[in-house]
Amino acid sequence: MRGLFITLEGGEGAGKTTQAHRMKEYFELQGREVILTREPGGTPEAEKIRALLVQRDGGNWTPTAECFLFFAARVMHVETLIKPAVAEGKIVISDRFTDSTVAYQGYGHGFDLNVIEQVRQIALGDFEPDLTFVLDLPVKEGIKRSMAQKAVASGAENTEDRFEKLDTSFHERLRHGFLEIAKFEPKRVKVIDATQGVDGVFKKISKELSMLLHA
Ligand code: T5A
Repeated sequence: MRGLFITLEGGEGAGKTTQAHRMKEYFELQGREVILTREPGGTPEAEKIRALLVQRDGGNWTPTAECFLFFAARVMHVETLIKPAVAEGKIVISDRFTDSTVAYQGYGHGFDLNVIEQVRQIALGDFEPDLTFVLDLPVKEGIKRSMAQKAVASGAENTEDRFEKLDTSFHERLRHGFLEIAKFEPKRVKVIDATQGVDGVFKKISKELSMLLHA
């Protein structure tokens, strides 16, 4: 059986992690081996870079340096984890990938989309996910979910908030960015209405997964 690389994208609190676990269960019920991973991160080296990028004391990077750091972590992730697992017939599900750099650094922060594309080409060549889900949610709903989750977890201090503390208009640009990406690549990128409950969202995702498996 051929391996697959599937990514989940979207703004804060869109439900990516929740749906990644549902997808894992779905594939495992079909006897497939699944690896759940995330970006930035996913390998020991990339997790070190994650700390530099998402923690509030991780450093004050220029946009270009930040872009290179995301892709440095991504190259390690792709070369040492994703490609080998897919080659062994496994299903790799990543919570975020390159589309997050395009949406956050590009559409969100205004970093040149052409430069991101050039760095992507050098780092990854033609490697891309087989399928990507953009979980789409009104900004206020996503922030509400995210804040509720953090309130529950407030016992343990959460320092991973560098990108989450940004204002509402930033989050609106992100949402627009993800929808634009889907518009440019409709075959790879499926927009899922994430306003429904967990089961409702997964029903839509599983329909796409079934089509991918039987393609
Ligand atoms: N970043 C990342 C960049 O800037 N550039 C890049 O290139 C990359 C890769 C880390 C940060 O790094 C930035 C983006 C981020 O700011 P992250 O670790 O993925 O990214 O952090 P978040 O996106 O903030 O992850 P969250 O955990 O907040 O969001 P999820 O995973 O989308 O949501 P999830 O599943 O944890 O759910 C959030 C809450 O909502 C509930 C859950 O139970 C949970 O409490 N929930 C629902 N409630 C109602 N209905 C549903 N359908 C629900 N689904 C989940």
